[in-house]
Amino acid sequence: MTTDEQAPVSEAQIAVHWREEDYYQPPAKFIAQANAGDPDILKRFGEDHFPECFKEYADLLSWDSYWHTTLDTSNPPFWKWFVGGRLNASVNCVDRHLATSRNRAALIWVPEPEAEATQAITYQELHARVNEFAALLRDFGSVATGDRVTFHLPMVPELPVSMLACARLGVIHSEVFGGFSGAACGERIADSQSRILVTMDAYYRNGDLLDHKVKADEALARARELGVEVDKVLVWRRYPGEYRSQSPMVAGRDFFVDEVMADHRDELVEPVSMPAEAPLFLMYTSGTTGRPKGAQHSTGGYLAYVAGTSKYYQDIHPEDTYWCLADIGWITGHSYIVYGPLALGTTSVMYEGVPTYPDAGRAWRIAERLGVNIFHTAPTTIRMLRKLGPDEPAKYRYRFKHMTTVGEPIEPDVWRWYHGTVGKGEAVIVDTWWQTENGGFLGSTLPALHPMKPGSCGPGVLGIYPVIYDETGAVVEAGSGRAGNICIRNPWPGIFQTIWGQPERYVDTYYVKYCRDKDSTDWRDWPYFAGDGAVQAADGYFRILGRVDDVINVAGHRLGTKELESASITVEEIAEAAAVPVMDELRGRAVEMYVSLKPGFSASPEVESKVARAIETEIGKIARPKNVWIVSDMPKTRSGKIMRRVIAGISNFTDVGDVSTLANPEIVDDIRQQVQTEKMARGEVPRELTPEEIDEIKAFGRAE
Ligand code: 6R9
Repeated sequence: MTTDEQAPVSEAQIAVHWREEDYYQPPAKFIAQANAGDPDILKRFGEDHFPECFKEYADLLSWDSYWHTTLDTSNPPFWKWFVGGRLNASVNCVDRHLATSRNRAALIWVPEPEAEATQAITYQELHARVNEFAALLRDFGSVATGDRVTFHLPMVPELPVSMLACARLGVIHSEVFGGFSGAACGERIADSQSRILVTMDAYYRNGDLLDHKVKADEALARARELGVEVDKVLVWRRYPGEYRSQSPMVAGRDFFVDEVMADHRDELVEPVSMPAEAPLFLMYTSGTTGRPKGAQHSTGGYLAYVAGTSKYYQDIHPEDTYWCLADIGWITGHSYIVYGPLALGTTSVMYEGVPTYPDAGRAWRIAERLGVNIFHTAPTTIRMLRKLGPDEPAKYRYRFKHMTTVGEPIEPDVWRWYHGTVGKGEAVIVDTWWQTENGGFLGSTLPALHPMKPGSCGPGVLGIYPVIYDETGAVVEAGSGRAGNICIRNPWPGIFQTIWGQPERYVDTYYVKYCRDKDSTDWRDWPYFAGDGAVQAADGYFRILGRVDDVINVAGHRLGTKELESASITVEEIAEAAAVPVMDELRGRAVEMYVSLKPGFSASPEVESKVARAIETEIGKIARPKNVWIVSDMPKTRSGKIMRRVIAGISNFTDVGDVSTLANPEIVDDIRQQVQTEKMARGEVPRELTPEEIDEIKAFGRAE
């Protein structure tokens, strides 16, 4: 044995211990009707059929002209799919369904106030609305193919209408989650250099009609600071004809869509036939530096991938009533509320508000009333529904054949409630692991062909060949009980094309780490680094452990520590700030901020709330910290870097690890004393953490 082999295991190799969960089999009734019921599909998507296997997904679409090259790898890792092919995404999601299903509901929109009528929008009606708005964008907004348009829209049908109108023109849309602040929206406007902002006056959330247009003014001010001037703000109205915002309309800049639309009523717009590799949209996500990353998604590859995965993994048939509770402001909503389901010609339900408003039965009333049979949500929502109404589902007559969980790891216990109580024991569950950058699912069971295992997403999906590497690039074998970095060995059609305007960052963040040969044009040399830790069981199922970088996943949303920290130091008293995750029963992870003050200022509750407010203003309510701790100094390395893992350990009552390399080790006990005493007084002592959670805290910030 060499000395190497005798060396004790490193921290990264720490064995991951957890109870192996029992399998759950899909019900026979589900299998009998499933889109993917024949195991032959697994062979068709085997590695020996790559990349041609993806023709099967692309053939779900209607092409204006067929492609000549399925996968072009000549400029890695900038992969090109279906090269030579041309198509239009709005035609695929709307026009082509008119012949057979013009009177089927494409969207059913449920407003949050229960007394307001639900709206069913048929494919015929959607076609009319998309065309009218496309005409308005083109003629009044003066946008042309390739331009970017930013939306800051809530969960209203005007959002998919706006997306599809852009797609019709070959205009690249960039939707910013409605709950994000005006400032966050402004940064994304500037980054994408959009000249048009599409927004809404107001929308309902948790019983309140929120003033939303006010954020447009903040967004434009921020974009201007960053050097980008917006020409027009197009304001949809929650109640056409009535303005529900306090913010004044700016003459010559702000326009009510319902008024301008009078000039475009019933206009038809010839769809622009786009190359498969033309960008369809940008979706911004957080990274480890402040600048947001605009993940650029393609038209042909993306649409083929979301159509294929919607068909086989969501088991969507045109006759289904499918409800995904995500917000369209996130990638899940783009792929699995709008593009995937509509490409398949099904009925996609959209809900404006909070699933527990006005009470914990609301979601189940909607499901019962609309006859929803496929349900899609995130662990954070499942936890909330369970907490507020553990017995509610049994009171309603809905029946789900299929349910999805996405966004963060789901605890087996929560999974079992979802299965037994929400699914009434008769629905299959798919736990779909993927990311904004990926377009669609990467890891999941095929619902009719694989048994489910609570807490594990399952194997790689069709045509995706994942692998776990350790830090040295060696493969971590399935069943070894060791964790490592999950990577995808091959390109796939849904993968993003680049980070908008930052191609080097795209290569550096996702490909450099495990690239075997930078000069190679063989895709086998370019594994995709997902940035998640994972373990693979002997059966091939992956269990995702969470991010390996310093991004905090709050209620399924990725928040960059740098963004949180930059927001905090906009407060005049703040000298330094560090963001760490803290385990949270409902949201999975919550944010805690540690800040130190500039000389001459003293700690006060006002300063704490200023920091919380700054984060709300810069990023949005979703990022609001659970606590803001004002400390005399931060634990730092000798080179002056804040050691986030140390304060993360304090916040979570776990071992802070080795502090001997710190420049100021004595500060650790002071901070621990201050923070943990106060937490105990507030009753915020966390439950005992699992070994994986402890590893996650230990690893936090190791990207530094
Ligand atoms: C689709 C989406 C991506 C990050 C990802 C991972 C976590 C997503 C998961 C999951 C465990 C699942 N994640 N799905 N972790 N099991 N089923 O959520 O995209 O917002 O970009 O977040 O979310 O850590 O890296 P995005």
